[in-house]
Amino acid sequence: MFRIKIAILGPSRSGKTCISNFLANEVEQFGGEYRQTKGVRVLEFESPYVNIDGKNINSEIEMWDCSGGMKFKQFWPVFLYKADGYIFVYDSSNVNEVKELELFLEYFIDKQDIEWINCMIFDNKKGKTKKNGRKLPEKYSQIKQVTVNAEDDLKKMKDQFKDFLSSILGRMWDMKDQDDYMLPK
Ligand SMILES: Nc1nc2c(ncn2[C@@H]2O[C@H](COP(=O)(O)OP(=O)(O)OP(=O)(O)O)[C@@H](O)[C@H]2O)c(=O)[nH]1
Ligand SMILES: [Mg+2]
Repeated sequence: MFRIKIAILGPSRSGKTCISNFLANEVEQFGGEYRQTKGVRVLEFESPYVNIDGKNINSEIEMWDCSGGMKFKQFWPVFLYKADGYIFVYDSSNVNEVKELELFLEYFIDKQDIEWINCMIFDNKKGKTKKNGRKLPEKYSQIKQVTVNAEDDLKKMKDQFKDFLSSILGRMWDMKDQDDYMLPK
């Protein structure tokens, strides 16, 4: 079985904890009052099966629901450490969230050796508005970006997450002889 660390990153109040709880099957419905994540919460769960090379593969996921508060910036190297995938969450109709997301992307993508293929972005339009507050710089256009409203698009988020896992697992499968990726027996 593979072991995967996924970091959920992005501005405070963008919806990371709501989305993490749902993807980790901690909740079936959306909701709850806002409580700031202090530092990080790690959710552990088994992934859905994905089909790779005709085989059904599953994995154990550590989902790191990271705080978006800038006072926790000192922890960013810990969020980054040995992560296999990065999911960024922001609301493109909120200019402040776009500016903050750019700080995350600058740190996690520009300054590190992270491949854009291991990243995806949920544009969580909380206000149900279709307008764009500010566009992300062109250099990030290779990262897959999916527009959702976390409250309504539960199935879409799970499907997109499964696709994202498949692509990460597919690359791990190709390197499976490297024991680091496997859980100890
Ligand atoms: N209406 C609506 N509210 C949302 C949506 N996504 C998140 N929220 C609300 O926005 C608030 C913040 O959500 P969280 O998931 O706690 O935000 P976070 O990104 O984890 O924030 P930090 O822990 O501070 O980094 C909560 O009150 C959520 O209920 C959405 O799609 N629609
Ligand atoms: Mg949170």
